[in-house]
Amino acid sequence: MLSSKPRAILIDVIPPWMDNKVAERRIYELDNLTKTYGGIVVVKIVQRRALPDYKTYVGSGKLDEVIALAKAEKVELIVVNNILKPHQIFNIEKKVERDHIAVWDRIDMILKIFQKHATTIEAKLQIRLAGIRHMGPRIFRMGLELSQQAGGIGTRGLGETNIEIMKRHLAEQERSIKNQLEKISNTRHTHRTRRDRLGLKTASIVGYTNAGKSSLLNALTRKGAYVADELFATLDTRVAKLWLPELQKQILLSDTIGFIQDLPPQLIDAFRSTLEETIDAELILHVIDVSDPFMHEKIEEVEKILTQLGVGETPKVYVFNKTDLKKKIPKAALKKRYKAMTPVFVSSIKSLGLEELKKVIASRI
Ligand SMILES: Nc1nc2c(ncn2[C@@H]2O[C@H](COP(=O)(O)OP(=O)(O)OP(=O)(O)O)[C@@H](O)[C@H]2O)c(=O)[nH]1
Ligand SMILES: [Mg+2]
Repeated sequence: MLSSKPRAILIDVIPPWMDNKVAERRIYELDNLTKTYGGIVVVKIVQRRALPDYKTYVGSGKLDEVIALAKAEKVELIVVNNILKPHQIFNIEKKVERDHIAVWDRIDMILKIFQKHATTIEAKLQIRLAGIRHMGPRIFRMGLELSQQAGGIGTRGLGETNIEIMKRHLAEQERSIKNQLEKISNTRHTHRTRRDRLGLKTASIVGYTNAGKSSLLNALTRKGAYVADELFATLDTRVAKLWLPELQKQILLSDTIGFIQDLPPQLIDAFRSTLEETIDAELILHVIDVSDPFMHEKIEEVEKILTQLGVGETPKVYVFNKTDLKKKIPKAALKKRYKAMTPVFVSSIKSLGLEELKKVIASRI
């Protein structure tokens, strides 16, 4: 069992040709994720390698170094910032199991944060589903190793039976969770049909995690969504009414889970029902932290995920947020570059630019 503030070593395996700035951003983001989880980062290591090691992903020499350091520094957790194959995690774990050190990959880290933040039944179910999909193959792998170790005539059959039982058990769990999620989603559909009858349109707020989505919802509607300077503060969907004076009409505004680079597909799939509001929206408000040095990269990441969700074609407004944090904002250049997204500049904290934003929403919805 990990303590509540585990000391951690972070390691990222990247290709030799990767730009230094991009490399820095990757490890910085993992650092943020680890802190959001509650971990204390002891050392960050970046390994440049043309190809990941087949057995352990991290090169074996580097891995031994990391393990020695982990023992010396009383580290409880090693996080690899990549998506590992089940046998790779298994092989690293085998090296450190006697030292009570846990080994996570990037998906494990994101799942653990989700687990910590989940409050609604739906979010909890979605995380369990993503967990089964992520951990399932690892559990089979473990069963396989055990049965092979047991070896000998007679025992082998037993191992195989156990794997079958485990597989069946996981498949049943997955089915049951999916059924429960479907029920929740159906209830939401009923709500939505009622809304449609009332003629309310929906604008949904999306964006990179920590961009200020919940803050914007609060600033526009006083809904009281949870705001925090951590990644993935929001895991469910919140919907509030917004009055648009220009149209003399109400619309619905929804806030949901934030995106991140390399968001594991298991998670997108598991969170599909939470993202329904986004998928069905008439307008997407893409919130962007204008003070972020990696703003353009993050815009692209979000666009990529929106395309994966099948909403690449929904009309979009780019809402550049946190204008209070940056002195010189190249407004004209941004307006030109993202012309089709009718850029608006706001500060959710200082309530700046919100009237303009409402006008733009009214004209685009
Ligand atoms: N200075 C400043 N800070 C802001 C502004 N908007 C949001 N923040 C801060 O940015 C952090 C993240 O805000 P949230 O509203 O929780 O961001 P989010 O996009 O909902 O984040 P997740 O739900 O974690 O994906 C918080 O510390 C906010 O106080 C702003 O306009 N100006
Ligand atoms: Mg939020």
